[in-house]
Amino acid sequence: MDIHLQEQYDEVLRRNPGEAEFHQAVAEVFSSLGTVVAKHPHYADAAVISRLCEPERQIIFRVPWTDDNGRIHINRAFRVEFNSALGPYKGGLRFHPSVYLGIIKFLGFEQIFKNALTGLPIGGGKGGSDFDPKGRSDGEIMRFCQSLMTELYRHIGEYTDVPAGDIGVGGREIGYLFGQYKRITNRYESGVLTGKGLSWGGSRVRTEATGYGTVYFVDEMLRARGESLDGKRVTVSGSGNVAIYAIEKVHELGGTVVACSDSAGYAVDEKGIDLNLLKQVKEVRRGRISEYADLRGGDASFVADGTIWDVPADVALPCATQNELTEEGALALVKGGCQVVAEGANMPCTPEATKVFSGAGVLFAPGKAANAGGVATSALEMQQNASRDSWSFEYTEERLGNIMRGIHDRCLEAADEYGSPGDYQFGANVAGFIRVADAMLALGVI
Ligand code: NDP
Ligand code: 2IT
Repeated sequence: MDIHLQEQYDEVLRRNPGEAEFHQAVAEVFSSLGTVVAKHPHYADAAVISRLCEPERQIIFRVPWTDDNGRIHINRAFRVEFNSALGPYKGGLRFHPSVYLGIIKFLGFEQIFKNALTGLPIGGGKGGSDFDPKGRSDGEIMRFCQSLMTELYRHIGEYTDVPAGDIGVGGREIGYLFGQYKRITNRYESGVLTGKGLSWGGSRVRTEATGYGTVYFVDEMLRARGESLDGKRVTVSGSGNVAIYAIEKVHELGGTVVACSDSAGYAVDEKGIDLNLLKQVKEVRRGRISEYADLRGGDASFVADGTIWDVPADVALPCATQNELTEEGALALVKGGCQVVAEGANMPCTPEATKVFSGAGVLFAPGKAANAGGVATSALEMQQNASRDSWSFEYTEERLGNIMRGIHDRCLEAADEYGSPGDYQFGANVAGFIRVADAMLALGVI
């Protein structure tokens, strides 16, 4: 790392103790910025990098709620409004017991550059709670969402901050959150949240967008090498929103997904994951991947130990959570002949894993580029809400495809221009940084 960047990184460590994921995300971006700051000293003069590392606003609040047995629970919720140079804060809400400030800050920091890369007018933010939705009834989920929104509503708005889903937050939760926002404010302000249902202001393709977008990105990377997904063996970790629609698009483009997972293990299905069954188990029954393997019968098996990365594949798509793909997993993938890894999740590969990929010549797409299709389609949802319009599936998907191709090209152009040709990770950091840094310079010291 460049010496001035190292000093600023040390300052980030000092000011944000105990937030390992945030440190990791900052170090990853900084590792690409040496040539940029050398070429453009005015970024340093205006303290752009120091300002970027300090969220504009951080909100932490208590969420009390009552379970079905009348017991009272207290959770903690966060909204980190990181950077609004390019537009209203934009980013999801995560409900998972592992959530603490460091996770939300890492996600919010990533979101700044991801959103910049889309070329759309959205700033970066993230939120969530340490609430564990697993095993909770619909009524409990509703009461939790209503209680959370009873505080959050005063901080958000279509021109201020626009949350959406992430781990543990899908259409059901967005519905309860939107209902409570509408009730408290007495405004049908569709643009305050994205990921809404189609009959109440949602956008077609938003549900599919992150997974589809990741696969479009892979398709583009392969095309740049004169190859395609047709006939490729693919593994996808996770079996939530991103994973399911990544699997769907891989199958549409002629690849075969032979394994997917959840936090309890993975299912191997050599004939290709049966997507209808997977959707039934995960989206309708909210069940486990072991149930998928049971219901699929002899064709599939469930493995509770080891990792999905032990399954040989041409293409691997980590779509579950941060740091799920370690050095060991990366070595196993390389051994199995993997040529492409694209992050459907946020920061799923550890720094050691990405080093293994670059050493072995594996094409690597970082999350801030490869999973940007979700937030990009959220921005398209905001456009439709602002114009009180509703676009067709075909038109919206075409817009998503163009956005993903644009991000792909922006990464390669920046990588070329700043001295690391072909390096998507480097290019994503540089292109995202320059767009947001230039806007910050224009807006003055704020
Ligand atoms: P979901 O809640 O729909 O699914 C999450 C999946 O990941 C589940 O299969 C879950 O398994 C697994 N998972 C979650 N936490 C862990 C863990 N600690 N260890 C192992 N497995 C885990 O979330 P999404 O699909 O929406 O999100 C997945 C990833 O994609 C996240 O990193 C998210 O930030 C990122 N992302 C999401 C976008 C979106 O639009 N939804 C947009 C861009 C990125 P289990 O059920 O067992 O917990
Ligand atoms: O990480 C992400 O980009 C998301 N969870 C989607 C955010 C959004 O605002 O759609």
